Amino acid sequence: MKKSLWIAFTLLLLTLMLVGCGRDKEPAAEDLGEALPADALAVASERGLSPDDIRAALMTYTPSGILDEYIMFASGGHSGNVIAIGMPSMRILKNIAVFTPESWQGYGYGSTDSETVLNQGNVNGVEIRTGDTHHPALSETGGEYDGDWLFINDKASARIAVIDLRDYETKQIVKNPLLINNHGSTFVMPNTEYVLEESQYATPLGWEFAPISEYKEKYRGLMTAWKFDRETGRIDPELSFGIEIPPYWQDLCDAGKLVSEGWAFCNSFNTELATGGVEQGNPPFEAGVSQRDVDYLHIFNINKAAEVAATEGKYEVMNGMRVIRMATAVEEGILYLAPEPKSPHGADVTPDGKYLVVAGKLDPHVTIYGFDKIQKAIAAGNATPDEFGVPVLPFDEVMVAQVELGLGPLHTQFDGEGNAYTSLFLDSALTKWSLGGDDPAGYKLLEKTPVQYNVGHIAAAEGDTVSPDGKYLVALNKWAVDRFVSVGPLLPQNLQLLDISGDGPMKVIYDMPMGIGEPHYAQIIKADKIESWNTYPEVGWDPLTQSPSEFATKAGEESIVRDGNNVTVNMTAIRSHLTPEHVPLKQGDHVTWHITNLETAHDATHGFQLGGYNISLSIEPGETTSFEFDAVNSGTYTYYCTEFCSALHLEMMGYMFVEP
Ligand code: RUQ
Ligand code: CUA
Repeated sequence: MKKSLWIAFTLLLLTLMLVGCGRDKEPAAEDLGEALPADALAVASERGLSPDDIRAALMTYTPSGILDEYIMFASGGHSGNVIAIGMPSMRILKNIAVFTPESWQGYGYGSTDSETVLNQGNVNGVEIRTGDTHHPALSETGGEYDGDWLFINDKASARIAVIDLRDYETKQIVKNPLLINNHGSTFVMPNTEYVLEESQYATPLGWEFAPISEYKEKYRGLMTAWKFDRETGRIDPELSFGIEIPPYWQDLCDAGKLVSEGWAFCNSFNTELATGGVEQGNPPFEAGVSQRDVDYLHIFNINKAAEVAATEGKYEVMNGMRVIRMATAVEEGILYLAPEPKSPHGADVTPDGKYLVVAGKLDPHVTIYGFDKIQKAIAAGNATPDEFGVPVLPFDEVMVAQVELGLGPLHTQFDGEGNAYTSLFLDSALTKWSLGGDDPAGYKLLEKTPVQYNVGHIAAAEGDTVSPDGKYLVALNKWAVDRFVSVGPLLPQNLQLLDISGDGPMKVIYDMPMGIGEPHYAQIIKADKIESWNTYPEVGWDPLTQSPSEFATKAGEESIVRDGNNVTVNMTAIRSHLTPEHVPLKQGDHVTWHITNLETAHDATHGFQLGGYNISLSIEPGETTSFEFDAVNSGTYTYYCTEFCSALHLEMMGYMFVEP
């Protein structure tokens, strides 16, 4: 394009875009035309920006003070955390500590509330301080995100965490008493009655020792339905239950919605029952688990299972958990299988709840199953049992359509216009295709857009609810390669934001390096659905119980109380003062230390670190937090506020004397 022509086009585009850009006070088009600085074009041409780049910038650039429309909660993978990201700016808002200690939030560095939560996730007395978070699930009401709670799994040690979105803090970790790893989790039922967790790599239930030669007899999978109590904001293990399933490697799940509410669907691989051992001359896992052309979709009637799990005599209690054994699950019509093409990965229910999309991974197709067809096939009784006695429904009775998309289809999301979007890992591309209802001819590949590179999950705005928003789609790419300035051999992931509005082609409009974790799945919620607190509701608040703390200290009532070797410190923090300023101890004392942040002002957080004793706290306005330690080493120690809270922040310190 000639330079003058290019400038004219860009000017026109800039004007149009700015006019279309939603701001409170919208300048009139003529104002913008005039206000548009002449140097804007110079900047664009100097930086070599194309009209598409300028359009992308205008869609994502978020001026200071303007809030994002959406919040994306992305799992952090083996960083063990969850990351909250504003959209469309793609600015990181918070790294939420979940399974892994995090110093800035004072999580896992002495504070009693965080140690209590982290210790709930210990395994047989072993302190677990890492995690592998995969699939966040926002709580739902009627199949819509309600903005109250967020759940996340730890694949490595089979644990589930509950995050309260009023303060974005982890409140509970539950350890699955029968599994040592999971993957098909977390997924919630449309009213969050249950949070689902399914195993991945089969082990004996309770992960007890059994030689691999006994794989078929002793190794099993488990679907776990964790009962969530909205009143307490906690999972209630007493009311939760498991369903024993074959030792296939179950992968990803989705809960039914609307017509399919009460059901859940999970796919699997390794229906070959490969047990590895390449060192003994067996086929390596990656070959052994990929021999068959089909694996099995698992179909669960969760509502029926809840009934059975509440009926004395129909379940067994294993390690304290009620378990419906496989034979009972078959007998009661709780578990069915259906063939699915070669080592699939994603399983995603359409917004109307009528269809289920399974992506092939080693097959270029997505396969669409009809819930209605599944019900009819169950009623028709033409199933044949697999080698564990679980009925396998005939493929042609349950399948609605197959669409060839390309290489390595993984995960599917939806917009509100009857379209589906599927990631292609091997092709490094996203596809858009149409949903056809009961008409196989209605399923058509519409377009394909390259992404950089090796896309895993994708997330669309409210894209797995009963009413997806369309508009934005994020590709959570595994490889970044050449997208960013080099930061050494460990690269960030590349999260790419795509504009999927209108009928035009999908366009990448932002690249966001994620240098603090490897997001797998993410969910994107309208930001105004979350009513988070600016400060805690009362001064002296215990965030773990979300109620007033018995250890709250009022201004003027600070104290140091000695009872033999037990010393209790009742401290307050307010700009720019920690009271008391001197804490005298004797070597060998057991110290319990409470600090109340007396502030009621938005953002007036105080931090606290005690040198030499590994203590780090973050005390939000109104919060009371506690820690305990043994003063094993004598000396003169300093503690101080770690948040630059005021002009006299550096003065916000004190001495702790430990007399030998
Ligand atoms: S999984 S992409 Cu848990 Cu698909 Cu990672
Ligand atoms: Cu409080 Cu710095």
